[in-house]
Amino acid sequence: MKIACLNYQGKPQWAVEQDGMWLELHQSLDGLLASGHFELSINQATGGPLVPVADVVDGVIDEVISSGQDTNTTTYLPPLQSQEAWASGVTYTRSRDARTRESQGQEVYNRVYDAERPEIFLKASRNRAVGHGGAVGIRQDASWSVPEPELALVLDLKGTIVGYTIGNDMSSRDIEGENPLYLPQAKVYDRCLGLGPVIVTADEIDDPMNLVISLNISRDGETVANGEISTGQLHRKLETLAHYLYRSNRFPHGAILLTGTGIVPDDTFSLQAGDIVTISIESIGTLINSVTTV
Ligand code: DO4
Ligand code: MG
Repeated sequence: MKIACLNYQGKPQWAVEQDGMWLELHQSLDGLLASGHFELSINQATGGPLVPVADVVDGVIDEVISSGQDTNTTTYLPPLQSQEAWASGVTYTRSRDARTRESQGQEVYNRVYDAERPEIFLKASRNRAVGHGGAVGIRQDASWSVPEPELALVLDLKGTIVGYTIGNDMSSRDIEGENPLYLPQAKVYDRCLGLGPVIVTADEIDDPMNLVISLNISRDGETVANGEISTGQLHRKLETLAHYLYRSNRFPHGAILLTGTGIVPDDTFSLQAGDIVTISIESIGTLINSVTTV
């Protein structure tokens, strides 16, 4: 099953997909993740038809629609409600090596890659997240900004993985590289997280450790950076990441956990306002965002 948070008739509406239609959900993500029976609760809360999937804007949303003035057009909102989105770091060798380079050889990245305890940080709540079609942000005080395409776990109140979505952990490499203690500023700011378009329930993903993640960045219609990685290259088990997040930490309405990036554009590349970032994960979908300066 796929569930989404739609901007429907000018208001957020949770929906489940069936035969090319979005059907109304009488529960929100908070209720579904708090129930401890994610899929059963979706089935019990499924209502009537809202809109054909094909009629929801599937690409960059224009400004009139995103400003909320056009209530006839349905768009995707980020699929999170009161959940916090957390993120794992340095879970692929490419991420470890890129951060060691950008920080002129800081040892912390090798140490955390090899350590038993993973790096996990608080990334965003809903007010800093952007859905499919919206604009993700690059900081105006950063000179080296990149997207980080990541498999995102949807966790219920117990920390069980009940679904997957696509996350873009927007990052300022110059700020992070200057000093690892600047991580929160490199990572957390307006529009710092792209998420969506939808949540795919865990039963639909045969092997989450064997999914191709791909990235394309276009500027004026030309590809300026791209890359690909398999989640098979992840250095940690998904359950281990979830387990560490939930240690001494309660999430009564569940949480989202990004699993780290394995795609790092060439070190000479930085995003610019107006770029289009496209991230696809096999069996989950495609997340498209424009880029704006914040
Ligand atoms: O340590 C810095 C952040 C790492 C990260 O976001 C990643 O590896 O994806
Ligand atoms: Mg990341």
